[in-house]
Amino acid sequence: MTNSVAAERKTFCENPIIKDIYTADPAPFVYGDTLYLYTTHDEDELVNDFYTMYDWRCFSTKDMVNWTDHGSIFSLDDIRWADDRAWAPQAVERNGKFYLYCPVHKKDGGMAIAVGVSDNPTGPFKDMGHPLVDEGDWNDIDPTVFIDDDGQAYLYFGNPELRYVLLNEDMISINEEVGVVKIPMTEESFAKGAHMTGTSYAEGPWFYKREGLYYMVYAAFGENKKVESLAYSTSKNATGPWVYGGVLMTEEGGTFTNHPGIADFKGHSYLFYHTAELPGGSLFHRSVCVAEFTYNKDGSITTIEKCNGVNIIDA
Ligand code: FUB
Repeated sequence: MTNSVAAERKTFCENPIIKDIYTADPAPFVYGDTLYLYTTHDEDELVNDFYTMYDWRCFSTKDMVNWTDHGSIFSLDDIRWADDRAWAPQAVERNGKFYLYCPVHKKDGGMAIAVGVSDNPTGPFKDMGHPLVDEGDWNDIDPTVFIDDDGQAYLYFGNPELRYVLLNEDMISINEEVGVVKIPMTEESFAKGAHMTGTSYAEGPWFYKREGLYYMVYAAFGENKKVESLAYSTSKNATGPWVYGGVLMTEEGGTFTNHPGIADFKGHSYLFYHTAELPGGSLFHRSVCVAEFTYNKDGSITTIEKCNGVNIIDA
């Protein structure tokens, strides 16, 4: 996973993608001819037998097989008001600046969403000094950001409820008049399920648009299920109503959580997710994987098989 390893020129990327540290919550971001993959980082040594996560990592590839490790690009040490839980991030670019949205635990308690800003996709990112979203509850985790064709940027997030804010053009403030909007957690939108709202929606939303249809992919608890699968819903509008689409990946990752990240790159569509497949893998020692998939003609997605890895593509 270093430049020297990349120089070996492999033609197949075997899962997990990153083998020398534990990583989770993959967030792919395509910029130019490169796919950047932001991840969280599960420390080897656990504190209080819980998620022990202090920084965010970045890796990049031009061919889906040969990866460069950019190391730690943002950490809790860079956010003076946060003290724990460097959780699932997502990055986006606007007007030449790069924004990394990150859930963290605040020093004065509760989860909130931080924003790091950089001139470069590989950082270093600089915290804007205060939370972007801070409702004072557990729900403020797992941000997913998308800029629509009309320039409006949306930041969805949440566990157990899916909520969103409208981002202003500066990407570091929200439309205060609209505030935090709660998506109705209905069975029509997210199917009957075993999470706290009675639907399958749990956390880890991933929001994007393809051929005029909006997609919300997320970690889900199906009925009577005790570990997360991945599911998706679609909408004709950025703000819903959402219509349940189906299961994207079943619960076979060997760990309690899963977390989707979707990207189209050089003519291929990829689902990034995490499992406990590395040696020593566990609930708190996860590893990021990838599977290629295709959309059906009507935009639906057939359940994606967990796979061994992906082939090289034209660089
Ligand atoms: O990795 C920490 C948390 O676990 C993430 O924020 C959730 O999506 C779940 O993967």
